[in-house]
Amino acid sequence: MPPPPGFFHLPVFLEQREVDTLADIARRIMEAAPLGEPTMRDGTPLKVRVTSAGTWGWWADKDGYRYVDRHPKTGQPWPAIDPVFRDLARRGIEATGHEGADHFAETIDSVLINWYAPGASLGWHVDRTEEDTGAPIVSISVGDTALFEIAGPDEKVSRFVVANGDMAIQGGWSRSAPHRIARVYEHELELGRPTNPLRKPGRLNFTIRRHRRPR
Ligand code: MD3
Ligand code: FE
Repeated sequence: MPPPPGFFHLPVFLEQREVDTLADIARRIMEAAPLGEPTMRDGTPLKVRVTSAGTWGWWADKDGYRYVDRHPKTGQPWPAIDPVFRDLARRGIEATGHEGADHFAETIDSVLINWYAPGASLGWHVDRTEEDTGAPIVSISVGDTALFEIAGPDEKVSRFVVANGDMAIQGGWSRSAPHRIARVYEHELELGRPTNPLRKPGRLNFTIRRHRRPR
């Protein structure tokens, strides 16, 4: 299946040293803003663990899915967005040939970090917590390989093997498309983890976002 309109998979977009830098940045963010367990309104936990950098961080508990300006457990503001995320966002949007790469990079206000331990997954969903659902989402995968699925206008599902250093852009029509992480593979564990820059099995995903519409 071809991907839905506005979705771009950019395999091996990052060099390994950039991936290593992102893994270091993620460790620093997680020290200041520890990973939390998001839940549905009824208290059912999701399988991913999340934290954020930026003015806004995505959170989910009995009060629902929302963006908050502080880490709910520490009460502290989220760590600042490292400039490397603005650079990667700009390069990603530019690579898709879209206008507005500089503007998007300047106005991102949230970087959501998802941690998938081996066996974790993320069910079908649409990202609609953002105020500005017109802004694209730029995502980067680090560590173990995963299977990403996204539905098209015809409801047919496209599948992508998402590997360490890959980028994806979810813009245009695809911004509102249902998608999921069906599974995280553990092959690299058995193969000696040649590329996984993390110190343990699992996968990190960064989604670079704009929650607030610029005024
Ligand atoms: C396709 N996260 O946080 S990002 C979300 O991987 C969310 O953690 C998923 O959906 C995640 O709302 C999906 C999309 C993504 C990321 C990297 C890719 C798709 C990709 C790399 C290659 C191909
Ligand atoms: Fe999503």
